[in-house]
Amino acid sequence: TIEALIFDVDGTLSETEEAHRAAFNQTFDAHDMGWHWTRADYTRLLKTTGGKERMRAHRDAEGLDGPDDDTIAALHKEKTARYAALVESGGLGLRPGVADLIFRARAAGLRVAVATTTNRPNVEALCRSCWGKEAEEVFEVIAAGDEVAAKKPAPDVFQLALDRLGITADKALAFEDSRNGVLSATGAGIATIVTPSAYTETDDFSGAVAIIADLTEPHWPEVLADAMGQG
Ligand code: XBP
Ligand code: MG
Repeated sequence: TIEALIFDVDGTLSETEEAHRAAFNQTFDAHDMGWHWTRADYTRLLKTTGGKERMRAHRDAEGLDGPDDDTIAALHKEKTARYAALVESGGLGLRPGVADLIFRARAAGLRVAVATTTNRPNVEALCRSCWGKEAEEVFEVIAAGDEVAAKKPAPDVFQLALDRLGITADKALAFEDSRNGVLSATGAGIATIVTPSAYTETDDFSGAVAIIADLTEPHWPEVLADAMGQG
């Protein structure tokens, strides 16, 4: 039986990537780097998970000499602060059905966790903005960002969430929006439900137990019951 739900953040809890992209571009502008990521650029760049990793991938793909990795780390800190400011200005909401699922799951005694590539401050900002609560009041366990050496599609961050929950993969159900996320969750052995997001609509979700537009679709209750092993 399922004891815990483990959620991805970006694209799954909320459509955050345009705010991430804006925070990157604001940072590039503030340092006159001459970098600007369009939606088309970002669609490609999102295949590299993690903000620092994404900036390094861009530098290398463009054949640029800099910025060096230390400078990228400093720029990324600034990007994180800019992202938090954007989120705190209140522009982002949760995706349909997310708040309801988490509320009902907790009421039913299920444990709720996060496994994300993004940094913990970003999860905290999102929870404050969308729930008006601290992240640890919403999620019992948060596995995030640089806590693991290998980001998604590697299974490490979902495995870390399982370890912190103290459960095995068969007791968990994952929620993801991207191919990299599905590879990570299923790589850790967790059954995964996908709600595709703006930037991942055309991804290949092979390996997922279900793909559903969002958690308010008419057949969502049956999808959930099936995944919970009650179908
Ligand atoms: C999300 C990401 C992140 C964010 C930026 O992937 O790839 O890199 O775009 O986050 P997922 P940071 O939803 O699969 O976790 O800049 O904080 O790294
Ligand atoms: Mg995601």
